[in-house]
Amino acid sequence: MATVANYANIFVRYDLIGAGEAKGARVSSKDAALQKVLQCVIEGDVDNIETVVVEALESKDPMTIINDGLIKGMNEVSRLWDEGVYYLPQAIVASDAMLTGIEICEEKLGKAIEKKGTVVTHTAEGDIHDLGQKIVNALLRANGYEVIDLGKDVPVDDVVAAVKKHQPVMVTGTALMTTTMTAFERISKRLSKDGFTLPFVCGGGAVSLEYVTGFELGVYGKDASQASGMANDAVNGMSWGQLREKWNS
Ligand code: B12
Repeated sequence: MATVANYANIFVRYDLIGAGEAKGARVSSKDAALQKVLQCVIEGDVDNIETVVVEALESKDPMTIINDGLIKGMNEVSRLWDEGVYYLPQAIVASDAMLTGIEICEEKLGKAIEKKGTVVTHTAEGDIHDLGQKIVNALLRANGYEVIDLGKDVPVDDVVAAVKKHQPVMVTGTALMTTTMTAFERISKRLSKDGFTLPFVCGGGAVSLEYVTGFELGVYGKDASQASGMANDAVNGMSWGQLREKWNS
């Protein structure tokens, strides 16, 4: 009887991925090291991502690898999914590759000794799409913030409890599904009712400026790179309304 020698191959569609090339991928980098990172994410090459990221770190700073390699690669995976070229298995291995890369870069970015403040981050209840949140975590930590990472699929009650416990300068939420982002409005109502006035920065593919600016405390985060600038503003005493004014208009 034939046995499966390599279970990883169950998830490989050879018509889409093969011989070091993700068919249909349109993005590329002129830089050889970044090209390898891009390719590993797009192909979901979890076996080689560590090697190529470590190699890229020899000549590039971690932020360049995150922005021009890992995020760019994952954006391309999103496009391939939207166009029906990629399916769940490809998206899973691509996200695993990206997360491994983020972890390596995060280690290299280091952590500032003196913390500027605390930020609570989470991915919405019912939602397991946590790549955006992981990027936000890495960038906040790199900029000197203590991050209380509540993870993915976090119940509304847990977010509110964490804010009460840790008294952060800012709380963030990520949602990739129209069905899950509705939790943000419930969180905002609960926080306001309990007298909190901290900014609640919400981002993620499903979320729009119109939606987030429709509830109290809500500030829309289009890009993960905005998170530390927003936290700096909150630490410097800006209210959620002033943050919205500055970042959302
Ligand atoms: C990767 C992916 C997955 C992976 C997730 C892995 C992981 N660990 O996250 C896997 C394969 C597991 C998956 C599963 C599913 N997925 Co999916 N997935 C995707 C895909 C292809 C890419 C999403 C992604 O990670 N993008 C990259 C990240 C970095 O982007 P991002 O989170 O938006 O973050 C950026 C910004 O939004 C911003 N940001 C985000 N958060 C924050 C926070 C702050 C504070 C700030 C400032 C900024 C910020 O910064 C980032 C850029 O710098 C999208 C397609 C698409 N076009 O988006 C579908 C998509 C999100 N998935 C979808 C669906 C339906 C599912 C499933 C239900 C499929 C199924 N039938 O099982 C399940 C979900 C199960 C669940 N309960 O959550 C739908 C959602 C539809 C909708 N609008 O409701 C999409 C849109 C695909 C589609 N067109 O149908 N998925």
